[in-house]
Amino acid sequence: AGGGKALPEYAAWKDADAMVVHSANTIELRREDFGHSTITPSNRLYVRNNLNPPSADIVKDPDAWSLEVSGVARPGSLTVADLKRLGLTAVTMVLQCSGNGRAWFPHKPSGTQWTVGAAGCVVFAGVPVKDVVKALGGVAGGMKYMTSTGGEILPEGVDPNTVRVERSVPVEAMEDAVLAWELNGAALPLAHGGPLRLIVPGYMGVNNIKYIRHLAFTAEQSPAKIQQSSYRFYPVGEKGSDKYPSIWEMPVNSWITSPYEPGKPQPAGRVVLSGVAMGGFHALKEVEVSLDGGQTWKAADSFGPDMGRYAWRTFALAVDLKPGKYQIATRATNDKGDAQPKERQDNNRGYNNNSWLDHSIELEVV
Ligand code: MSS
Repeated sequence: AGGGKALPEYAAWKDADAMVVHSANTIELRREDFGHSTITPSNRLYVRNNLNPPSADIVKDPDAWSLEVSGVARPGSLTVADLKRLGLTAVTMVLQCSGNGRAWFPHKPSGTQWTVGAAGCVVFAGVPVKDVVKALGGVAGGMKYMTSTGGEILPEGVDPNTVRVERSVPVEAMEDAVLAWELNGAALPLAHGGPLRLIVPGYMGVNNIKYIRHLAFTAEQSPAKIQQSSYRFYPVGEKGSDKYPSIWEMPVNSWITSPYEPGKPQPAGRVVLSGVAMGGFHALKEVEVSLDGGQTWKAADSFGPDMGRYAWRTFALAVDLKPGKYQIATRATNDKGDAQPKERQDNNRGYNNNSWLDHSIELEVV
């Protein structure tokens, strides 16, 4: 394990042996290091920053961080200390980058070549957005989106809309959204958006704004490039724009995490195949495993705690394998009836890959 680039300073506390450092702002978890106990430890959670993170000074006194809230009856500023007096909740959820699985798109989309490791299942704690909105008199009339802005210091001399990390999601998403200051039982680290982060369970990673400075209920979507033309699902060779769907709801997905030792054959006999499966925006219903590249499927058993609609579940299937070569695939289905497709859905930037074929692994048994 290990190898590749060194961890950047703000993420130096990560488990170096378990991570692949693509760049200082893109770090993924190795497929063989997901573990089997549902929760991804914070030091193994992937990192993706569109801009360099702010100075670590901002997490020294988290309670002092202030958030501006607008588009409500009584707009105003609240510190994290104020938010802590309004309510408390915790949610277990999959945090996953929109580009997870991009490495398998044959047209080589620009962006980080993530395989499966730009995802984790973690617990965030904080105040429900609903409670904050209620304390401020409710959402103002005519507001269709919840728009949040990251706290990065923007480079000078450029149009802020070209760089600002600001995303809008449908206003209904506020029902389950949380302003979080805690991750897996400890203060939210800078790398994951401390002192305060917006969490939108069931939505793709980019919508979970780190070091949030401004939460706005708006009539229109953000004018920022990251909203208007980036993170859109559009055909290969086209240009992104607001006429294409925004990357919002997370699709159903699953993958094997063990055994995963490429190049190392497994001894014949009993093998326990295991992995993670998520329903995405909807709860997970079932997961099936195929040993023959998708010709036949067997139901796998979920094990470990069921941490709710937005969490993933670990699953396993014990099989007896004779010597030979196997193509092990997994296919999850959610409550809405969406099942992973065989093929990825082509799109210019390589988003939302949930193809069971791409996520399958080769297993050699001797
Ligand atoms: N936020 C901010 N502020 N900034 C940035 O850059 N990024 C995104 C989110 N948020 C950002 C934010 C993305 S894009 C993602 S994935 C996420 O975040 C990640 O997280 P972590 O914690 O893991 O790092 Mo793709 O869809």
